[in-house]
Amino acid sequence: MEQRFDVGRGVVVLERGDITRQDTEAIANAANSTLLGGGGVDGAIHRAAGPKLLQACRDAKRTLPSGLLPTGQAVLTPGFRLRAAHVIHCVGPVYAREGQDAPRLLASCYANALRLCREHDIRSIAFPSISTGVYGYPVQEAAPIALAAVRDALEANDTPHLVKFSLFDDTTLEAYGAAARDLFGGRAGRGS
Ligand code: AR6
Repeated sequence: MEQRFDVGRGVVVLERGDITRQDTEAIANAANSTLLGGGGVDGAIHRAAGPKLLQACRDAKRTLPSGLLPTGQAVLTPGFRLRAAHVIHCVGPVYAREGQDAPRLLASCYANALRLCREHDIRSIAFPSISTGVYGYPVQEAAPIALAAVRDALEANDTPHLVKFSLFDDTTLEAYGAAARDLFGGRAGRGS
């Protein structure tokens, strides 16, 4: 069952699921600075998109100073075999490494991904819970940061209209649900 919230000029949906199956126009990836793939959701997205995604990431790397995507930044590639036409690769902060910069860098991932949506007229995007797997960001801390960054973008802009969080496990879904009720208050509604 999904949870829907009217936020700013758009809608935020939280649901348990596999992001590689989403039919939003874009999906976000929790990548690393090398853009060469990895485990977790990054590995799943590369497997589902097929080998052309790695080639597109290599092409994107060539446009970056030193060939690395800095923490908090995002780049767009096609989605190839995915249902989503685009993948927006974000590099979340490694919690133990970034210290007091971690919240700002995590918010920056979401803000930059949503900026790319605006620049490419992408009306819907699904995010995973960036940084809360291998990168060790406690999900109770990450969820309100992610949702506040999305709220700020939806309050300021019409595009995208739909922001989904495709969350892989119950603990993560519960953390985002609690943070959303807290941040979005009485605007909560239940979907199908
Ligand atoms: N759909 C949705 N969420 C998923 C999926 C999926 N198919 N698979 C895993 N998750 P992580 P990070 C959840 O570790 O912490 C990679 O090696 C997972 O349960 O994928 O940002 C990259 O290359 C967790 O809730 O990303 C980087 O090196 C969330 O996605 C590094 O991991 C994020 O977990 C990035 O670490």
